Amino acid sequence: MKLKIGITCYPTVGGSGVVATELGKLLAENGHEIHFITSSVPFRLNKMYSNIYFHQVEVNHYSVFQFPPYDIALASKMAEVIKREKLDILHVHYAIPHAVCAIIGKQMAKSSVGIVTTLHGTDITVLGYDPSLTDAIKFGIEQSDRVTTVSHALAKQTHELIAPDKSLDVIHNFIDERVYKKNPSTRLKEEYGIEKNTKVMIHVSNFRAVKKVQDVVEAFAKVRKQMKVKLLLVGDGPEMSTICKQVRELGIDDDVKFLGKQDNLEELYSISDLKLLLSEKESFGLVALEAMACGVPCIGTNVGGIPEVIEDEKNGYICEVGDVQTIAKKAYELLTDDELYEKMSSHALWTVQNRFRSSEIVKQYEKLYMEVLNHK
Ligand code: GMT
Repeated sequence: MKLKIGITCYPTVGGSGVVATELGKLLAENGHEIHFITSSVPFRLNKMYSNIYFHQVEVNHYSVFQFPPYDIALASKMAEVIKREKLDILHVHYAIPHAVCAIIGKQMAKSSVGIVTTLHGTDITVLGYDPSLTDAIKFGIEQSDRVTTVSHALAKQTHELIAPDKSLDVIHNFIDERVYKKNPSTRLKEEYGIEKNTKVMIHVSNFRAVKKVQDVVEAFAKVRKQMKVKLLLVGDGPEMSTICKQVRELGIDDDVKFLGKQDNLEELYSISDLKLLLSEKESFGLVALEAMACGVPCIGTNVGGIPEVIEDEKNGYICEVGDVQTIAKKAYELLTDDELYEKMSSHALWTVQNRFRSSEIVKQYEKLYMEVLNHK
């Protein structure tokens, strides 16, 4: 059965926006009609699809309002789209504000649309600690027809922090395997002036404090003492100037490339040998999956959903947060043992193709939507 599905997410850079948009695209490819209800065109919606529509949320900037009423504008737009397009399902990403807006929008539209909410982490692991928001998050979860989390760890944390009277379904994230695959060309590596035999480590994030980019730099500096290696730092965010200072003070400027925000990450993973994801909070770690799809093993920290993606000693290593000594040791071992590297790189590819195959994950969402509709 082909469904009419509304999707709301934060459309700018970020894992939740990426997953929501990629899901919309694959659902459209399966014949469903998709309606994005967002403040701007999702950045990954980079191709025309005849069955994907975009409904822009316009926020009123009337000068008397101290804060522009985005949530109310979103709920009104949701109501309009639910009614006009006769949506079957409204799938929102984040409990607040999006699930709460969906509940209001549904009431405004006097509709029986099914509400599915996906929790991505930040809404629980950061906002869940703010007592002024806990009740709103709980309300958004409990009033949704179904709620999914992107990892078992996040489901557990949600129960611990928010204690909603609701069961949570775990549906892992996925990537588009047609986009994330290894490009064997070495052109980019040459253009960056990196010698053929020099190994490349990579870190991609929004440089928030939770990403612990300083540990990435510290671990890299230790590996660099033992072998020829470069570090690509991709992304930008609040910690950027601290990291630039750290790199300068360590005297490793020549071997660290700050690339800023980049699209086409598969090109960068294709010239990389090892990815570091050393966060102190991470509900899934989509960037690890993107790297693995290009055959790049990962070293990640033992937090949140990371160990559900990175399997210790199989497709990379799991280390404790801040244990840069061990991280550097494992990185060096992996980058200098060709046989071990080949094994881990192949298992990284296997992980993406088997445990996180996009077509299987999309099926899980489709099944959940049908259960919501059959339950009405
Ligand atoms: O990691 C971020 O700062 C962005 C954040 C978001 O909300 O977009 O990412 C979260 O959702 C991603 C997609 O599900 C996950 O892969 C990230 O692990 C998760 N981030 C955190 O839990 C910190």
